[in-house]
Amino acid sequence: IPRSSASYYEQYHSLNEIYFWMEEITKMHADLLQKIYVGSSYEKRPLYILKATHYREKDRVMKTLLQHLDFYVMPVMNVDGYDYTWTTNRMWRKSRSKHGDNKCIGTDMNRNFDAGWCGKGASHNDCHEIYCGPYPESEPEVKAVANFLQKHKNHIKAYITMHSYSQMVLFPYSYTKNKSKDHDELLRVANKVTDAIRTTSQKIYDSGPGAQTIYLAPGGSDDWAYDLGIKYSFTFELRDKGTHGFLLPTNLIKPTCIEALTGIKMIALHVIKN
Ligand code: ING
Ligand code: ZN
Repeated sequence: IPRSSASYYEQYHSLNEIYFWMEEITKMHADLLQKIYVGSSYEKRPLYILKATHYREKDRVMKTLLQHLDFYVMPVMNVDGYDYTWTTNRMWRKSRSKHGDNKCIGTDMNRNFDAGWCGKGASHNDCHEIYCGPYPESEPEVKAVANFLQKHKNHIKAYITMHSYSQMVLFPYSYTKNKSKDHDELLRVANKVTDAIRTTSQKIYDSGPGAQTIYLAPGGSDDWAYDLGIKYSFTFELRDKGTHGFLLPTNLIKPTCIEALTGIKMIALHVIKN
């Protein structure tokens, strides 16, 4: 399937295909898209963030949004782990780093941010799936994202991190059961997202603060971004609810992306009104 065809976006792609795609699409739309190098992974692969600007857009809502906002998109953060899911273990979650005398490989990047780091809901055991790493931001990929957000925090209005699965729209906090000071507003925004998804796709997404809605999980990127001052900070847990789990069939990529985009638009519309 050529990178120029619509159905390219209805397939899973290897890491190298994604690198080629990023290169090609930024060359093809040099007036709208920029590829920003933000660092390199443990295994020395480059980390990129795409910046989308301009409003030569046909979709009316997208046009309005791009008149007011730029979008930064990092297609793959865990480049080493993602590649490993293609070569060796389809269900790999963690990074591919090895620290000191550790027995096992990999740190959970969503336990490695400096937000309630390695409290209840994370593990100091390097062989566990939720290993927090030897210290906060020990993973170069986490450090790269944290540096980027830090550098741009004064003009970043919202942060959304995409995960699977369980059909949820989560917001801070996940590292504590305490409510954040923006709890009521964030719940209203999250409910706007889940309402819009229910209306447009008939799919039920739950909403709420991470710690209350799924489980206590310290060291996540959304909590870190929130405590940095980015108020509108969310985690989307995409489809499904467990039937296929992490192995979502190819034919469900498109409807899942449409839902994610609906959610992004609702958050962006709220941001430009506020
Ligand atoms: N879920 C997230 C995880 O890292 C999460 C849930 C969201 C944790 C927000 C912390 C903050 O466990 C998946 N699927 O990774
Ligand atoms: Zn995840």
